[in-house]
Amino acid sequence: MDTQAITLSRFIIDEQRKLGHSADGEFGGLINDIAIACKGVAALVGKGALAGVLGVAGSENAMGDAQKKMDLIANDLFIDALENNGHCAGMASEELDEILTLPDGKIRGSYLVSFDPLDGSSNMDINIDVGAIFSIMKAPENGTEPVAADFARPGVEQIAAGYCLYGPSSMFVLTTGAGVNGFTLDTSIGEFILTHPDMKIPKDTNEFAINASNQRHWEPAIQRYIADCQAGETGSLNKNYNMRWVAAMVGEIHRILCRGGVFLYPIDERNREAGGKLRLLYEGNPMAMLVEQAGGAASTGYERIMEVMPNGDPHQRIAVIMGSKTEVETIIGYHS
Ligand code: FDP
Repeated sequence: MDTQAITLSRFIIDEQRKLGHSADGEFGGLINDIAIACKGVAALVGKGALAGVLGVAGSENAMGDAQKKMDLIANDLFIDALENNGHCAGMASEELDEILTLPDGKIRGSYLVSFDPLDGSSNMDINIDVGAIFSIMKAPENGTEPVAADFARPGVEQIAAGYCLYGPSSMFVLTTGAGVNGFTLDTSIGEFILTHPDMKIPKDTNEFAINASNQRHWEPAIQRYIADCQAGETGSLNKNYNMRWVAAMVGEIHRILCRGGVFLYPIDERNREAGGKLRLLYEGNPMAMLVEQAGGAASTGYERIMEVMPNGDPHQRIAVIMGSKTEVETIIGYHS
């Protein structure tokens, strides 16, 4: 074992000192709670069929998505880690209809956590990347029980955000508002180790990710942009593009943090009324914070995602265009 390795816990202690988050270690404790939940999920996802965690649960979440067994297990692991350690005051989860406050007798902490406990869960049964996404805000200062309105604050108020990617290796990627750092799970010692310090997204790219099967439903701006990408050197963008689609937002954003690119889940005719497909609180905002902190940009095509004022529904949907800054600006140009 490398005794000089920077573990996630050690990193957070240093970070707390630098950023002046709670000096009593509560913020570090909260990140540790989330990391513990992620390690639990990583262990089960890694065993797959051997752990009996594949397949559907036979239930639906608040948005009507069929829940996988692993959606519910991951959700329980997050709730268990967050409600028992006195760092969290309330939660919003993709798998819960309403926000969750702490049961009587539990110590209420200073933070609100919104999470998607198993993003890209349709990949679960085919042994392709899945992940978890989380967003952290301060809880109401007066120590009262949080209500849904306390979560309905724009992404610029997040104090930290991150994801855990369960891929060939598991990676915990975190921003506390001072850059983005990636930690790889060393399963032999059960610790996340800093392996990707200060991740930066290249400004320019020629790689895009979009579910092209939705093409006929897109707005004209996206139709034109993708047509120009496909036209390559012969089109107005004047360069050849490559396309990728992991079908798990965590996988797409991780690729973009590693080598650049843009990820689009735009509004389309079928989801216009709902506002898009992906969720603002626990997908759009945390990923936007990570992407911006790594030098990229995140927009709906019309406005900065982190400035969107939530409507109070924890499952509010949003259009997402994020990644390499110059390319996102180009796509915004197609909208104006
Ligand atoms: P999933 O529904 O499998 O959880 O969170 C929504 C999401 O996955 C994203 O992670 C992913 O990018 C997208 O939806 C996949 O959408 P498609 O089904 O259109 O491929």
